[in-house]
Amino acid sequence: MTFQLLHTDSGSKARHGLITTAHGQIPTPIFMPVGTLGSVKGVHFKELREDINAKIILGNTYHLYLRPGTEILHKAGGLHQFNGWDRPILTDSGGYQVFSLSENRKLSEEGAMFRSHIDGSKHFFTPENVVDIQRVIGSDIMMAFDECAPGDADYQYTKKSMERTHRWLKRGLERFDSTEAHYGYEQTFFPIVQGGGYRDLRIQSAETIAAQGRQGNAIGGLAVGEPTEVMYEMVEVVNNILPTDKPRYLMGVGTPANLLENIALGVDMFDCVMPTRNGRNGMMFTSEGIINIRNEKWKDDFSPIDPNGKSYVDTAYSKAYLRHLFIAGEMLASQIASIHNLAFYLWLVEEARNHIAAGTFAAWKAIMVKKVATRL
Ligand code: PRF
Repeated sequence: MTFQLLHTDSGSKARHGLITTAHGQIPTPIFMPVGTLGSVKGVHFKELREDINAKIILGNTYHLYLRPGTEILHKAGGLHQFNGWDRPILTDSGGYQVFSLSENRKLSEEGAMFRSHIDGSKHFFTPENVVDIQRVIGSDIMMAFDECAPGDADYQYTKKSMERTHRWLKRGLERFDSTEAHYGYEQTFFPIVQGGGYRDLRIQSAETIAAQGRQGNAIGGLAVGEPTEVMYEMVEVVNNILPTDKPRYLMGVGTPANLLENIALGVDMFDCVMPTRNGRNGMMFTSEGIINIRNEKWKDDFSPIDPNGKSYVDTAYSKAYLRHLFIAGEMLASQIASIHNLAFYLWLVEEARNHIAAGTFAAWKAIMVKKVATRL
């Protein structure tokens, strides 16, 4: 994997670059649709490629390990062969999902014991075996096994958790460096900064992560219930330390306004379930603001979902019709909403790239942040 920095904004820390992987190129800043189980919920790959223009999608080690399991993934020849997505894939390590989804999890220095949220069966993740699983999945970018401390964790807990995450990182890197890719193409490994909402811990963690000299770095442990201002403050502190010539991935973030603010702070990659999950509940992110399409006020509004939207669903369907589909419980409602929201997120980061390249990012961002957060 390589990262080429193409433009740096003069009015902010925003950057525009190009990541090259074995499965193709990813212009940055980029948003990565979440495809937990190897499928982006309700969206075909044809739509992802042609209408949404997704350059990379996310998979989850935790989910793929439980279903279909490593035996099937190995037999298929990896996730790309299994699901037919031929562009890059990034996999999260499973750490975050073990803590948020599984029952009876038990953390130790060795790793995390957990029970499957599906059938209650018992499993054990370690920094080493999540590398092994991600080798079988064959993701282009794999993530370190970390603990994401809860947003309200106290200083002592967050410090101990961060220190263990650093020890886990060392073990994960040793396994990564001593094993080969299974399918003949290069895989890379991103370490993850933790440290909660505490400046000194964030500094310590960012220095530890930067010192590994990997091809990219991630920021975890944010957007977990802390005030938005704390998230921006921590990202700023961390980005002052992480190398400028490597991509920076802010995990699990966020709203359109969160993307713009963090791009201005020098973040290059994002993922979030929001456009798909909230979309399935009728929340539409548009160039003019946020719509709850189930609201009665849209019942006879025959204007397009998003007059400035680039995907075909934006102009093919009206607000009134989409509201009708939601109220009637039609599954097409969720599909249209997911396609629209993802296309909007990918449009937003493309516009950000264009404005960074043109030197107009800061002024554009100031206007856009207000627009995209407006409740219509
Ligand atoms: N760690 C991992 N995945 C994540 C997070 C994290 O801290 C977050 C936090 N926003 C989302 N996804 N491994």
